[in-house]
Amino acid sequence: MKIFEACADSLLGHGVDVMFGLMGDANMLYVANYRERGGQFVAVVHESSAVAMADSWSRSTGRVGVATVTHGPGLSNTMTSLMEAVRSRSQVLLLTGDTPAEPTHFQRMDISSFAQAAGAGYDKVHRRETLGRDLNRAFQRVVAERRPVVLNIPVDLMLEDAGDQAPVSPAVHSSPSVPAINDLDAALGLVASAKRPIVLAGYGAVLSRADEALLALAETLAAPVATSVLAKDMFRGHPSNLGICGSLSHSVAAAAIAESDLIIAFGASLNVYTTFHGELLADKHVVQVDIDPGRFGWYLPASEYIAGDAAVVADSIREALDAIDHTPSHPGWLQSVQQHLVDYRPEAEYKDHTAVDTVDVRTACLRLDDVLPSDRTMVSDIGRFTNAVWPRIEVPDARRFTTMGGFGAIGLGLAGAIGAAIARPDELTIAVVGDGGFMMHLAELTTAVRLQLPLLVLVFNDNAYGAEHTKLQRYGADPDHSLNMWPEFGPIAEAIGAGSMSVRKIEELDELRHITHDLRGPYVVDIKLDPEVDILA
Ligand SMILES: Cc1ncc(C[n+]2csc(CCOP(=O)(O)OP(=O)(O)O)c2C)c(N)n1
Ligand SMILES: [Mg+2]
Repeated sequence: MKIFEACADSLLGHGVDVMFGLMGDANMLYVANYRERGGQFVAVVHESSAVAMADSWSRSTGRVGVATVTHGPGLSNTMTSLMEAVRSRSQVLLLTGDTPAEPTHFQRMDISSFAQAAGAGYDKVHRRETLGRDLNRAFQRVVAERRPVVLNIPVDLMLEDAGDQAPVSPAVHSSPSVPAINDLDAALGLVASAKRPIVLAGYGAVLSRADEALLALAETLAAPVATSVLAKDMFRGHPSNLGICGSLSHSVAAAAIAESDLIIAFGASLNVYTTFHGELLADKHVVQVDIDPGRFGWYLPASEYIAGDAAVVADSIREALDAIDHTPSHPGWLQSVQQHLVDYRPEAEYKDHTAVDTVDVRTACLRLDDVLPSDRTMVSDIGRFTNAVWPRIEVPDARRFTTMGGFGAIGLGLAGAIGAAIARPDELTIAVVGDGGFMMHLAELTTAVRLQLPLLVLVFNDNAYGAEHTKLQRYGADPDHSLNMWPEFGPIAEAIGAGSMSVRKIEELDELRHITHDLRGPYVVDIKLDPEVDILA
């Protein structure tokens, strides 16, 4: 067996049944072998998408996503999506390799420095004998360090004899630690004496599957529940659900958060969006619970910190409260918040700006939430449109939403949605993108066509870099510099082999009820918006 065969062998042994990538000298032999032996190789148009797909696939499945690219430019094309995976703490293994041992090779590049610049881990297969061991270790590091690892398998090794290799040893998740009860003492004092506490879930709570533990704690405390954007819809449908906490809160949630005297945050970084630049936490106590103490106080100092898994800590706090027969001091507060939530009407929160040939993005989102099938996964690009979409289009649970915005890059949403659609082929995946982000990696739509994925691409098309439109206006500069001159998206989508419609009237969205019923291939919805309508104003 040659090294390239041993490489495919090990990947299949690690249960890698799908791998994302683009071929070149450094990887083509093991990619071909992997395919011949039954592995699904998702060939992408641009290497950035390979990592974004592996990342999103991993977020959807909870497994390690694997991407493979060739040396030099193949790898340098992944920088943005690799940084996204790093910032989102995704479990991604990126395989690449050194150019031949020839200093004048024009594609040479320092892979270790590249990985370091991205914040990813780095390993190299130095000798042919250690390939199996090194792949085992790379998988283990991805899981243990919860960050991408770049593994360098030099191209010069590929045709060498593999000899005896270490057997596959699957990566193991360590179990979350239970905090010692005295770790909780100071925080318990704050929790037990709070009059109007709120339980806040972040992405760490999603990873911990802490839904029930947090709701049980909230019930003990008579506390409303809220989430960061990354835990969106974790408590969907619950009578105490405030929805997103922060700059995207609706009026009832904003009022409740302002009134509260304690936020107990589970696996939430408390970033500028969740805390509205800290304003929402001013004059109240904050208990920050995180499995990684390195995140304590990263954005803002909290009153108390508890290191531990979200579900485990929530259970421990609740049991400690039960042990002292804790009863909420102000149960009436929750009741009044719940009543306000019953009375809340999302359409009454804003003045509709639907015009003759454009729709109001907020009204469009409310309608989409209604007409799209309830079993759906949503993957978001970033841009101004997200302010309208995230609070209004819901998903059945927090594991069905993700945003490729951890590094703040536009353009990764479409590939992310393709990765999620491959992970969940039996239900609808929705890509939500702006016109700018859509155009950045439009070519990747061909991958979704080839795979016939049930993918609905909602393009919120204000014909502008809308985020910049708003900002230029606020600087007193001419916002027209942010306007785009794209061709019509419908004919482009159809030329590629996708379905399409354009939407200038709200009622036209109702067509999607039928269109999404049994979707067999991507469908692009070009939703025409007026760039002048600034929903943040
Ligand atoms: C890779 C990258 N380039 C540029 C930016 C700057 N940027 C942030 S939001 C944005 C506008 C995106 O436009 P669009 O996708 O149409 O969404 P909109 O803001 O119009 O809703 C831009 C250009 C970025 N964040 N990432
Ligand atoms: Mg735009």
